[in-house]
Order: sequence, then C-alpha cells, then structure tokens
Amino acid sequence: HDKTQATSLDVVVIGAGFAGLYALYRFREDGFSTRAYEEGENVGGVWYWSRYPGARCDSESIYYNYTFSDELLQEWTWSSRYPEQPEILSYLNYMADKFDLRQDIQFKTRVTAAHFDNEHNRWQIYLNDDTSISAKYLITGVGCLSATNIPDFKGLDSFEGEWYHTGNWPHEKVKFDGKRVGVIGTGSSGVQSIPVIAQEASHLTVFQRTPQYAVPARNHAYDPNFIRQTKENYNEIKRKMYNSWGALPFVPHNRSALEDTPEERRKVYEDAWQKGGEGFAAATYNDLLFSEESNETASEFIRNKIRETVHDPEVAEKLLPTHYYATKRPILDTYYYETYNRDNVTLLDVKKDPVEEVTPSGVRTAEAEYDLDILVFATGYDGMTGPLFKIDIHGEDGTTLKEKWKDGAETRTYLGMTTAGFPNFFMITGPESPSVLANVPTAIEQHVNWIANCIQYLSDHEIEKIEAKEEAEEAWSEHCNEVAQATLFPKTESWYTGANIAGKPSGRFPIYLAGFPIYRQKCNEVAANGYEGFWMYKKEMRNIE
Ligand code: NA7
Repeated sequence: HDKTQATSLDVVVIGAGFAGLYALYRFREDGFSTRAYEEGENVGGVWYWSRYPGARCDSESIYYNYTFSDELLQEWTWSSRYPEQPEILSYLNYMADKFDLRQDIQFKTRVTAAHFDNEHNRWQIYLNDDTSISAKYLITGVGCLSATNIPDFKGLDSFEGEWYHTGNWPHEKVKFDGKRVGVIGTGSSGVQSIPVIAQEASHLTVFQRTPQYAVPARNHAYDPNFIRQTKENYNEIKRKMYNSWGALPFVPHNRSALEDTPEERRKVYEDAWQKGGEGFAAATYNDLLFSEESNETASEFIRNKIRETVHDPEVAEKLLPTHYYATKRPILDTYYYETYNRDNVTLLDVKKDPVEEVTPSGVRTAEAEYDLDILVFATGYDGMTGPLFKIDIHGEDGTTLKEKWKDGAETRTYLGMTTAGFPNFFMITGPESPSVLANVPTAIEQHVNWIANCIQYLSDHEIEKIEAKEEAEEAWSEHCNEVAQATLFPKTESWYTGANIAGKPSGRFPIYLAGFPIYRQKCNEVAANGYEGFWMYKKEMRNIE
C-alpha cells in the first residue's frame, strides 16, 4: 500500500448502521476522536440497503430500538408493531440528526484494508478513495448479514430481464405490475417479499430449496394508550430485555412442552399463534431448542397450520418444513402461506428439480424452463464472517483475519468481540457473541458499552496495546461450541453454520447460545477482573519487549 496518511484518530468505526452509529456516539461522548466510514450514501446499514417490498424487522418495534437515551425513547413513536423498512431507516436518520453524528461520518467510502502497525501500536486503515488514516483502535460495525450471497448460477450474465438481490435493492421502486417474476429463496426476505410481489406481478414463480416455518406477524397500528404505557414503563421493559435470553422481554413457560397434555399444548401454541410475532418461539416452552420431541410438537403445530391454510394439498405438502423449528432463523409472515392460494403463483421445489442455469429469457431447471421478466434473489447472506472477510484486516504478524480463521473453518474469538493476533481491534456483534440470536440493537448497545469501558480503562492506565490471549479465545470458542452442541441448532444446515454458502467451510457453531444475561455477566466479570484473558502492554514496556 503506497497511500498517504490523511490524519490520525483515536477510533475508527466501520459502518453507520445500528452498531456504527451508537459506537460513534459513545466513543465521541467519552472524549475520543472518532470517525465512522460508511459505504452507503446515508446512515442505516442493512436498513439502508434492504429496501425490498415487504421488508420489516422480526423484532417488535418498541424493542427494536436503542435504549441508551431516555430522551430518544420518549421522542420517537413507532407507528405499528412491525413497521416497514422506511420507518426503521427514518428512526436511524432521526438518531443520527439528534446526536449530530453526520459530521463525523464519511459516506460513500468503503474500508478496503487495515494493517496493524507494530511499531506504533496503531491501525493504518485504507479507504477506497485511495487515502488512508491512522487510528489507535479499529472497531467493526459491519453487521452479521450484510455481505449478500448471489449463487453462482451459470448464465446469469446472459439474462435479458432485470435482476435484484433483496439486500441490495434499488432506491427507485421496482415495478412488478404485468411482469413475470421469479423469486429464488424462502428465508425471511423471500417470505416477506413474496406476498407483496404476488399482488402486483402477472405471475410469480417461487424457487424454493428448503421450506420454512413462518408464524404470523399480525402487524397492527399501535394504540396511543399502548404507546403511552410503554413510554411510562420503559425502565421496567428495559430491565426485562436485559434479563431475558434473547434481549426481548419474553419469558418462556417454565416447563417442557412434554409436561403438558396434547390439549394444553395446542392451547399454548394456538394462543401464541393468535398473538403472532416472536413470542411463538420465545414465550412458549423452555425446551424447544433442546429436545427433539418437544421441538416436534411446535413444528407439527405449524405444519398443520400450513395444511389448513393452503388449499391445494400438493402445494401444501411442498411447503412443509422438516428441520427442527427455530434452528433456522424463525420467520414472521404476513399472508405468506395464503399467497400460494393465488392463481398467479407457482411454487417449485428446486431440491427435487434444481436450477440448471439462467437463460436470456428466464430460468431453466432440470425439468422445465420458466420465462421471467424480473428475477429476485432472496438468497441471503454470507453471514457473520462474510462482512469481516470483505475487508483485508492484517493483524500484528501480517496474517489476515480470513487466513487466521481459515475462511471461517477456524473462527476463534474471545467474547465474540476480539481475536488473538489482532490488537486494539474490536468487533461489534462478532462471531461467537449472542448478537444475531438476540434483539440486535440491545446486543449492540451492550457490546459498544463494554468496548467503550475497555478503551477508557486502557486510556486511564496508559495501556498502549490490548490483545486477546490465545488460550482465552480457545477457551471461549470451545465453551461457545459446547453450549451450542447441547442444543438442536447444529443439527440443521443454516446460515448460522455457513451451510447456505457454496464452498463455505463449517467450523464450530459461531453464536453464543447461553443467553444474553449469562453473556453479559461473563463480559462484566472479565472487565471487573482487570480484563482477564488479555495481554496488555504499557507504553514503557515497549522498550522492554
Ligand atoms: P436466508 O434466511 O439465508 O434465506 C435465503 C434463502 O435462499 C433460503 O431459502 C435458501 O435456501 C435460499 N437459497 C440460497 N442459495 C440458494 C440456491 N443456490 N438455490 C436456491 N435457493 C437458495 O436469507 P434472508 O435474506 O431471507 O434472511 C436473512 C436474515 O435476515 C434472516 O435470517 C433474519 O435474521 C433477517 P436454504 O434454506 O439455504 O436451502
């Protein structure tokens, strides 16, 4: 790299989504010179890019926000339980304006590489505008689901229609009316967009690889009284969020699904189904993710709902999932299964009849050819490590993160925030943290607060360099994996395990599943014990080394 050093900062944050914005706010509040770099033209992160029809969040809005500022909690009012993407993006814009963050964000700028400079104990960070900047600390707020996955279908270049990925959607409205549309993928993005696209398109063909369990979102406008009560009780809500497994204020029934009779169970599931939302997974039984038999009761309940909803039994059969419920990310829907009762929708099983190639006029499977004007890839993301590997991050001996983690096969972190060999480097929502299985904004706040407290400690103690010890990260990674192995998660191929990406090696389970309260406690203990598990080097020690 022969690039000029523009200037020098205490902290560089990569990204200006939920994570980057709060990190910038907090580090700046603490008196550190901080700048965030963001590839988009504006704030929002995934909520800036994911503008596909029907895009919503699967955490209820009153919880899917920051909790650090009482003022912000009181000022902002969500319109409905699961508002669409534009409202979430407006919220992030409001937050950025309220705290005057834009002046310290450089937009339209991608961080391409970062090298740790051993001599000065600083990061040299390279940008796609051919400049670079030096910072003492490098913090990634790149998200877990921001590196889009477009399967390598033969012939895509030859396609004469339009094609889009849900996670990189054009800012202008895509017009589906009168068009023959194909959607590949039936994860959250497919399930959210399919019912909306079906209403407009002349014909919609869904290319399904794995059927999914979806529970109704039952979105509705919030009643002003409900909003008032929520705002009055936010401290209590926050306490519940911080003390629940998934950082949402849900408490599961304190019993196994198998302790109830089939009648009692049906009632519990039916109530949860009628309420809709993330409570079906989070507030029914406490062993759905541990016991195959318990899990099957929830899975079969949903399968029966699919059988009841979809009129054509052959189509219903194709839609029945077989994996353990909630071991792929649980999905909320708005008339997803009902959409298959429409005359203009065709469901294909591409496990049985695989996509062979994209042709100039559409998609050819092993058995047939489908003419399409628009092709939508709802094919997900290279999760967790994908966004980190897009940046060439070189640690103290020059090894990149991608090399150290062997393309993901040997991902190792300490507390999901740091990794050995990469000093003064912190990941917000990194692998082996609970973040993607928790309510993400809350998980982000906890990470940023921990990192900020750590940086303050280093500054107070004149410590120049902090680095996870190898044995500490090995123990954390092993512990993280052990916790996961006691659950049903590793038994299912999913983006959690990397199985959705062709050729991505799978390693240990990359999400900490002991729950948010236990995780917080572990992080706090490490801090209280003077950052146990880290090497720390004071200024004067550099000469001794
Ligand atoms: P997901 O949940 O990863 O879903 C991607 C979908 O695309 C899923 O149904 C995949 O099938 C399918 N897919 C991926 N590659 C292919 C190929 N090559 N052929 C056919 N089908 C394919 O991504 P989403 O964007 O929906 O949601 C991501 C997260 O965002 C979600 O979990 C929430 O946390 C928010 P598969 O199941 O792998 O067989």
